[in-house]
Amino acid sequence: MKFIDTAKIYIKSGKGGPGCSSMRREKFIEFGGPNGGDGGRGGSVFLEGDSRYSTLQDFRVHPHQKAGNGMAGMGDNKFGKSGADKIIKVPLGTIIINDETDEIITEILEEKQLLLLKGGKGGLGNTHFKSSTNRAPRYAQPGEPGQEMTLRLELKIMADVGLVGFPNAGKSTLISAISNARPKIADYPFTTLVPNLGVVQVSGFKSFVVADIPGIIENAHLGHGLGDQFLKHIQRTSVLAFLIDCSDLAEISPVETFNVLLNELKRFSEDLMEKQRIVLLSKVDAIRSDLNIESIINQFKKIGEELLPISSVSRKGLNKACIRLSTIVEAHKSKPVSDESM
Ligand SMILES: Nc1nc2c(ncn2[C@@H]2O[C@H](COP(=O)(O)OP(=O)(O)OP(=O)(O)O)[C@@H](O)[C@H]2O)c(=O)[nH]1
Ligand SMILES: [Mg+2]
Repeated sequence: MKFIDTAKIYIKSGKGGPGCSSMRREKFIEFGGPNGGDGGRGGSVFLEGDSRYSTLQDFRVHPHQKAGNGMAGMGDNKFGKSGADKIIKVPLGTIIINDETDEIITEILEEKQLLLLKGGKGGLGNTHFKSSTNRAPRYAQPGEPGQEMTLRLELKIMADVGLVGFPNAGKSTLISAISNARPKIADYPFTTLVPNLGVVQVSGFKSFVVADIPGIIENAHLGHGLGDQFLKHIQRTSVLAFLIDCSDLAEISPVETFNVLLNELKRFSEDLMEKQRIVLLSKVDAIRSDLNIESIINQFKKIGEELLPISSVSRKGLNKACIRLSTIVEAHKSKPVSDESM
Protein backbone atom coordinates (compact mmCIF):
# COMPACT_ATOMS: atom_id res chain seq x y z
CA MET A 1 0.00 0.00 0.00
CA LYS A 2 1.25 3.45 -0.86
CA PHE A 3 2.07 5.79 1.97
CA ILE A 4 0.09 9.00 1.46
CA ASP A 5 -0.01 11.47 4.34
CA THR A 6 -2.20 14.26 3.00
CA ALA A 7 -5.59 14.25 1.31
CA LYS A 8 -8.48 16.54 0.59
CA ILE A 9 -12.00 15.19 0.89
CA TYR A 10 -15.46 16.49 0.27
CA ILE A 11 -18.06 15.26 2.73
CA LYS A 12 -21.79 15.58 2.71
CA SER A 13 -24.50 14.43 5.06
CA GLY A 14 -27.80 13.18 3.68
CA LYS A 15 -30.84 15.36 3.32
CA GLY A 16 -33.98 14.49 5.21
CA GLY A 17 -36.79 12.90 3.24
CA PRO A 18 -39.88 15.07 2.69
CA GLY A 19 -42.96 14.46 4.80
CA CYS A 20 -45.88 13.01 2.94
CA SER A 21 -49.19 14.68 2.27
CA SER A 22 -51.89 12.08 2.04
CA MET A 23 -55.51 11.56 3.05
CA ARG A 24 -57.21 8.44 4.21
CA ARG A 25 -59.55 7.26 1.53
CA GLU A 26 -61.15 4.09 2.68
CA LYS A 27 -64.60 2.80 2.22
CA PHE A 28 -66.85 3.32 5.22
CA ILE A 29 -64.50 5.79 6.88
CA GLU A 30 -65.97 9.21 6.75
CA PHE A 31 -63.74 12.26 7.09
CA GLY A 32 -60.67 10.13 6.62
CA GLY A 33 -58.28 12.90 7.55
CA PRO A 34 -54.55 13.19 6.88
CA ASN A 35 -52.25 10.19 7.11
CA GLY A 36 -48.99 11.33 5.51
CA GLY A 37 -45.96 9.86 7.30
CA ASP A 38 -42.70 11.65 8.15
CA GLY A 39 -39.67 11.63 5.91
CA GLY A 40 -36.61 9.62 7.06
CA ARG A 41 -33.63 11.47 8.50
CA GLY A 42 -30.57 11.91 6.33
CA GLY A 43 -27.45 9.92 7.16
CA SER A 44 -24.73 11.62 9.22
CA VAL A 45 -21.02 11.67 8.50
CA PHE A 46 -18.69 10.28 11.18
CA LEU A 47 -14.95 9.96 11.43
CA GLU A 48 -13.44 6.97 13.15
CA GLY A 49 -9.85 6.30 14.13
CA ASP A 50 -8.72 2.81 13.17
CA SER A 51 -5.30 1.47 14.02
CA ARG A 52 -5.41 -0.95 11.09
CA TYR A 53 -5.11 1.96 8.69
CA SER A 54 -1.74 3.57 8.09
CA THR A 55 -2.17 5.77 5.04
CA LEU A 56 -4.62 8.26 3.56
CA GLN A 57 -4.25 6.71 0.14
CA ASP A 58 -7.89 5.61 -0.14
CA PHE A 59 -9.01 9.22 -0.09
CA ARG A 60 -6.97 10.04 -3.17
CA VAL A 61 -9.09 7.47 -4.96
CA HIS A 62 -12.38 8.31 -3.23
CA PRO A 63 -12.36 12.01 -2.31
CA HIS A 64 -16.16 12.25 -2.18
CA GLN A 65 -17.70 10.77 0.93
CA LYS A 66 -21.46 11.10 1.18
CA ALA A 67 -24.07 9.77 3.55
CA GLY A 68 -27.41 8.57 2.19
CA ASN A 69 -30.52 10.73 1.85
CA GLY A 70 -33.64 10.03 3.88
CA MET A 71 -36.57 8.61 1.95
CA ALA A 72 -39.90 10.37 1.61
CA GLY A 73 -42.66 9.63 4.08
CA MET A 74 -45.59 7.63 2.78
CA GLY A 75 -49.34 7.41 3.13
CA ASP A 76 -50.85 5.32 5.87
CA ASN A 77 -48.55 7.14 8.33
CA LYS A 78 -45.51 5.22 7.15
CA PHE A 79 -42.12 6.76 7.91
CA GLY A 80 -39.57 7.11 5.17
CA LYS A 81 -36.39 5.08 5.63
CA SER A 82 -33.42 6.88 7.17
CA GLY A 83 -30.36 7.50 5.00
CA ALA A 84 -27.29 5.38 5.72
CA ASP A 85 -24.60 7.02 7.85
CA LYS A 86 -21.15 7.40 6.35
CA ILE A 87 -18.34 6.31 8.63
CA ILE A 88 -14.97 7.46 7.36
CA LYS A 89 -12.10 5.44 8.80
CA VAL A 90 -8.79 7.19 9.17
CA PRO A 91 -5.43 6.16 10.64
CA LEU A 92 -4.69 7.24 14.19
CA GLY A 93 -2.78 10.50 14.14
CA THR A 94 -4.90 12.13 11.42
CA ILE A 95 -5.46 15.86 11.79
CA ILE A 96 -8.75 17.13 10.39
CA ILE A 97 -8.70 20.65 8.99
CA ASN A 98 -11.55 22.74 7.60
CA ASP A 99 -10.24 23.56 4.13
CA GLU A 100 -12.09 26.85 3.91
CA THR A 101 -11.11 28.35 7.25
CA ASP A 102 -7.83 26.46 7.82
CA GLU A 103 -9.07 25.75 11.32
CA ILE A 104 -8.13 22.44 12.93
CA ILE A 105 -11.38 20.68 13.71
CA THR A 106 -9.90 17.78 15.60
CA GLU A 107 -7.18 15.18 15.73
CA ILE A 108 -8.03 11.54 15.66
CA LEU A 109 -5.86 9.97 18.34
CA GLU A 110 -8.10 7.14 19.51
CA GLU A 111 -10.27 4.43 18.05
CA LYS A 112 -13.42 6.45 18.61
CA GLN A 113 -16.22 7.77 16.45
CA LEU A 114 -16.80 11.45 16.05
CA LEU A 115 -19.83 13.10 14.49
CA LEU A 116 -18.81 15.62 11.85
CA LEU A 117 -21.95 16.44 9.89
CA LYS A 118 -25.43 15.67 11.06
CA GLY A 119 -27.92 14.42 8.55
CA GLY A 120 -30.94 16.60 7.80
CA LYS A 121 -34.13 15.89 9.74
CA GLY A 122 -36.95 14.28 7.86
CA GLY A 123 -39.95 16.51 7.14
CA LEU A 124 -43.18 15.99 9.07
CA GLY A 125 -46.06 14.39 7.27
CA ASN A 126 -49.37 16.23 7.01
CA THR A 127 -50.75 14.19 9.94
CA HIS A 128 -48.90 16.57 12.26
CA PHE A 129 -50.65 19.64 10.96
CA LYS A 130 -54.18 18.61 11.79
CA SER A 131 -55.89 21.09 14.09
CA SER A 132 -59.42 22.05 15.12
CA THR A 133 -59.51 24.68 12.40
CA ASN A 134 -57.85 22.62 9.71
CA ARG A 135 -58.86 19.01 9.85
CA ALA A 136 -57.58 18.17 6.43
CA PRO A 137 -54.23 19.91 6.00
CA ARG A 138 -52.47 19.38 2.69
CA TYR A 139 -49.21 20.76 3.96
CA ALA A 140 -46.31 18.42 4.64
CA GLN A 141 -42.86 19.65 5.63
CA PRO A 142 -39.90 19.28 3.29
CA GLY A 143 -36.85 17.48 4.68
CA GLU A 144 -33.90 19.49 6.00
CA PRO A 145 -30.98 19.75 3.62
CA GLY A 146 -27.73 17.91 4.33
CA GLN A 147 -24.54 19.77 5.21
CA GLU A 148 -21.33 19.76 3.25
CA MET A 149 -17.72 20.57 3.91
CA THR A 150 -14.31 20.21 2.37
CA LEU A 151 -11.67 18.82 4.69
CA ARG A 152 -7.94 18.49 4.56
CA LEU A 153 -6.55 15.42 6.24
CA GLU A 154 -2.98 15.36 7.44
CA LEU A 155 -1.46 12.28 8.94
CA LYS A 156 1.26 12.53 11.54
CA ILE A 157 1.90 8.96 12.48
CA MET A 158 1.88 8.05 16.11
CA ALA A 159 4.97 6.37 17.44
CA ASP A 160 6.76 6.43 20.77
CA VAL A 161 10.28 6.39 19.40
CA GLY A 162 11.50 8.08 16.23
CA LEU A 163 14.64 6.77 14.55
CA VAL A 164 16.67 9.44 12.83
CA GLY A 165 19.92 9.03 11.00
CA PHE A 166 21.81 9.46 7.75
CA PRO A 167 20.84 7.16 4.91
CA ASN A 168 22.46 3.74 5.39
CA ALA A 169 22.96 4.25 9.14
CA GLY A 170 21.15 0.98 9.77
CA LYS A 171 17.74 2.28 10.84
CA SER A 172 15.71 -0.29 8.96
CA THR A 173 18.03 -3.09 10.06
CA LEU A 174 17.56 -2.00 13.64
CA ILE A 175 13.78 -1.82 13.46
CA SER A 176 13.69 -5.27 11.88
CA ALA A 177 16.02 -6.64 14.59
CA ILE A 178 13.97 -5.30 17.51
CA SER A 179 10.39 -5.24 16.21
CA ASN A 180 7.87 -7.02 14.03
CA ALA A 181 8.51 -4.64 11.11
CA ARG A 182 10.20 -6.04 8.02
CA PRO A 183 11.27 -3.06 5.92
CA LYS A 184 13.55 -3.26 2.93
CA ILE A 185 17.24 -3.18 3.81
CA ALA A 186 20.07 -2.51 1.36
CA ASP A 187 23.59 -1.14 1.25
CA TYR A 188 22.66 1.96 -0.70
CA PRO A 189 21.29 5.25 0.59
CA PHE A 190 17.55 6.05 0.58
CA THR A 191 16.37 2.48 0.63
CA THR A 192 13.54 3.59 2.85
CA LEU A 193 11.22 5.99 1.05
CA VAL A 194 8.31 6.08 3.47
CA PRO A 195 8.04 5.69 7.25
CA ASN A 196 7.79 2.17 8.70
CA LEU A 197 6.34 1.38 12.07
CA GLY A 198 7.33 -1.53 14.30
CA VAL A 199 6.15 -2.69 17.71
CA VAL A 200 8.88 -3.51 20.22
CA GLN A 201 8.16 -5.76 23.18
CA VAL A 202 10.65 -5.98 26.00
CA SER A 203 9.76 -8.38 28.80
CA GLY A 204 8.62 -6.56 31.91
CA PHE A 205 7.58 -3.46 29.93
CA LYS A 206 4.60 -2.38 27.88
CA SER A 207 5.23 -2.56 24.15
CA PHE A 208 6.13 0.61 22.29
CA VAL A 209 6.03 1.74 18.67
CA VAL A 210 9.14 2.76 16.73
CA ALA A 211 9.06 4.78 13.53
CA ASP A 212 11.82 4.30 10.98
CA ILE A 213 11.81 7.32 8.67
CA PRO A 214 13.80 7.94 5.50
CA GLY A 215 17.40 9.10 6.01
CA ILE A 216 18.22 12.75 6.64
CA ILE A 217 21.26 14.43 5.11
CA GLU A 218 22.87 17.81 5.52
CA ASN A 219 20.66 20.54 4.07
CA ALA A 220 17.58 18.32 4.09
CA HIS A 221 15.73 21.54 5.01
CA LEU A 222 16.72 22.88 1.58
CA GLY A 223 15.31 19.79 -0.05
CA HIS A 224 18.53 17.78 -0.29
CA GLY A 225 18.08 14.03 -0.35
CA LEU A 226 14.42 13.32 0.31
CA GLY A 227 14.15 16.63 2.16
CA ASP A 228 12.70 17.04 5.63
CA GLN A 229 9.11 16.13 4.75
CA PHE A 230 9.16 13.02 6.93
CA LEU A 231 10.29 14.80 10.08
CA LYS A 232 6.68 15.65 10.87
CA HIS A 233 6.19 11.96 11.58
CA ILE A 234 8.50 12.08 14.57
CA GLN A 235 6.84 15.17 16.05
CA ARG A 236 4.56 13.07 18.20
CA THR A 237 7.15 10.68 19.57
CA SER A 238 8.28 10.82 23.17
CA VAL A 239 11.90 10.06 22.42
CA LEU A 240 14.22 10.38 19.45
CA ALA A 241 16.92 7.81 18.83
CA PHE A 242 19.76 9.15 16.71
CA LEU A 243 21.38 6.30 14.86
CA ILE A 244 25.00 6.97 14.02
CA ASP A 245 27.07 4.67 11.86
CA CYS A 246 30.63 4.07 13.11
CA SER A 247 31.64 1.53 10.46
CA ASP A 248 33.96 2.09 7.52
CA LEU A 249 31.06 3.44 5.53
CA ALA A 250 30.73 6.47 7.79
CA GLU A 251 32.68 9.38 6.39
CA ILE A 252 32.59 11.88 9.23
CA SER A 253 33.03 11.47 12.97
CA PRO A 254 30.08 10.38 15.13
CA VAL A 255 29.88 13.76 16.89
CA GLU A 256 29.91 15.65 13.59
CA THR A 257 27.23 13.36 12.20
CA PHE A 258 25.13 13.96 15.31
CA ASN A 259 25.48 17.73 14.99
CA VAL A 260 24.44 17.71 11.34
CA LEU A 261 21.33 15.68 12.21
CA LEU A 262 20.49 17.83 15.19
CA ASN A 263 20.79 20.98 13.13
CA GLU A 264 18.45 19.63 10.45
CA LEU A 265 15.88 18.70 13.09
CA LYS A 266 16.18 22.11 14.68
CA ARG A 267 15.66 23.85 11.34
CA PHE A 268 12.55 21.81 10.83
CA SER A 269 11.12 22.55 14.26
CA GLU A 270 12.53 23.88 17.52
CA ASP A 271 10.02 21.67 19.30
CA LEU A 272 12.03 18.62 18.30
CA MET A 273 14.88 19.98 20.45
CA GLU A 274 12.68 19.63 23.53
CA LYS A 275 12.28 15.91 23.10
CA GLN A 276 14.30 13.50 25.12
CA ARG A 277 16.92 11.84 22.93
CA ILE A 278 19.40 9.08 22.97
CA VAL A 279 22.28 8.34 20.61
CA LEU A 280 22.72 4.80 19.32
CA LEU A 281 26.16 4.14 17.92
CA SER A 282 25.34 1.70 15.14
CA LYS A 283 27.32 -1.14 13.50
CA VAL A 284 29.87 -1.44 16.32
CA ASP A 285 30.64 -4.95 15.01
CA ALA A 286 32.34 -3.23 12.08
CA ILE A 287 33.71 -0.14 13.82
CA ARG A 288 36.21 1.96 11.85
CA SER A 289 39.75 1.11 12.96
CA ASP A 290 40.51 4.72 13.98
CA LEU A 291 37.52 4.88 16.33
CA ASN A 292 37.11 3.61 19.86
CA ILE A 293 33.78 3.09 21.58
CA GLU A 294 34.85 4.34 25.03
CA SER A 295 36.23 7.57 23.68
CA ILE A 296 33.10 8.17 21.57
CA ILE A 297 30.94 7.63 24.68
CA ASN A 298 33.07 10.24 26.46
CA GLN A 299 32.86 12.74 23.61
CA PHE A 300 29.07 12.50 23.72
CA LYS A 301 29.04 12.73 27.50
CA LYS A 302 30.91 16.02 27.19
CA ILE A 303 28.15 17.49 25.06
CA GLY A 304 25.54 16.12 27.46
CA GLU A 305 24.28 13.25 25.32
CA GLU A 306 23.67 9.68 26.33
CA LEU A 307 25.16 7.14 23.93
CA LEU A 308 24.65 3.39 23.71
CA PRO A 309 26.67 1.20 21.34
CA ILE A 310 24.68 -1.34 19.31
CA SER A 311 24.99 -3.77 16.46
CA SER A 312 21.88 -5.06 14.74
CA VAL A 313 23.99 -7.76 13.10
CA SER A 314 25.69 -9.25 16.19
CA ARG A 315 22.78 -8.03 18.40
CA LYS A 316 25.30 -6.52 20.79
CA GLY A 317 23.69 -3.86 23.00
CA LEU A 318 20.22 -4.31 21.47
CA ASN A 319 18.57 -5.56 24.63
CA LYS A 320 20.09 -2.80 26.73
CA ALA A 321 19.02 -0.15 24.22
CA CYS A 322 15.46 -1.51 24.10
CA ILE A 323 15.21 -1.56 27.90
CA ARG A 324 16.44 2.03 28.01
CA LEU A 325 13.92 3.11 25.36
CA SER A 326 11.09 1.25 27.13
CA THR A 327 12.00 2.99 30.38
CA ILE A 328 11.99 6.44 28.80
CA VAL A 329 8.72 5.80 26.96
CA GLU A 330 7.01 4.56 30.13
CA ALA A 331 8.26 7.50 32.16
CA HIS A 332 6.96 9.83 29.49
CA LYS A 333 3.57 8.15 29.37
CA SER A 334 3.11 8.40 33.11
CA LYS A 335 3.72 12.16 32.99
CA PRO A 336 0.62 14.35 32.96
CA VAL A 337 -0.54 15.13 29.43
CA SER A 338 0.83 18.38 28.06
CA ASP A 339 0.36 19.99 24.69
CA GLU A 340 3.71 18.77 23.42
CA SER A 341 2.05 15.96 21.47
CA MET A 342 1.44 18.30 18.56
N1 LIG B 1 28.03 -4.60 9.90
C1 LIG B 1 26.82 -4.12 10.09
N2 LIG B 1 26.10 -3.70 9.04
C2 LIG B 1 24.86 -3.22 9.27
C3 LIG B 1 24.32 -3.13 10.59
N3 LIG B 1 23.10 -2.58 10.50
C4 LIG B 1 22.87 -2.34 9.19
N4 LIG B 1 23.93 -2.73 8.45
C5 LIG B 1 24.05 -2.63 6.97
O1 LIG B 1 23.99 -1.28 6.60
C6 LIG B 1 23.33 -1.13 5.34
C7 LIG B 1 22.20 -0.12 5.46
O2 LIG B 1 21.22 -0.64 6.35
P1 LIG B 1 19.72 -0.10 6.36
O3 LIG B 1 19.09 -0.71 7.56
O4 LIG B 1 19.06 -0.30 5.05
O5 LIG B 1 19.98 1.44 6.61
P2 LIG B 1 18.93 2.63 6.70
O6 LIG B 1 19.41 3.56 7.73
O7 LIG B 1 17.57 2.09 6.86
O8 LIG B 1 19.11 3.28 5.27
P3 LIG B 1 18.08 4.18 4.42
O9 LIG B 1 16.76 3.49 4.44
O10 LIG B 1 18.68 4.19 3.06
O11 LIG B 1 18.05 5.51 5.06
C8 LIG B 1 22.84 -2.52 4.95
O12 LIG B 1 23.75 -3.06 4.04
C9 LIG B 1 22.86 -3.28 6.27
O13 LIG B 1 23.07 -4.66 6.09
C10 LIG B 1 25.12 -3.59 11.68
O14 LIG B 1 24.76 -3.56 12.86
N5 LIG B 1 26.36 -4.05 11.37
MG1 LIG C 1 15.98 2.24 5.69
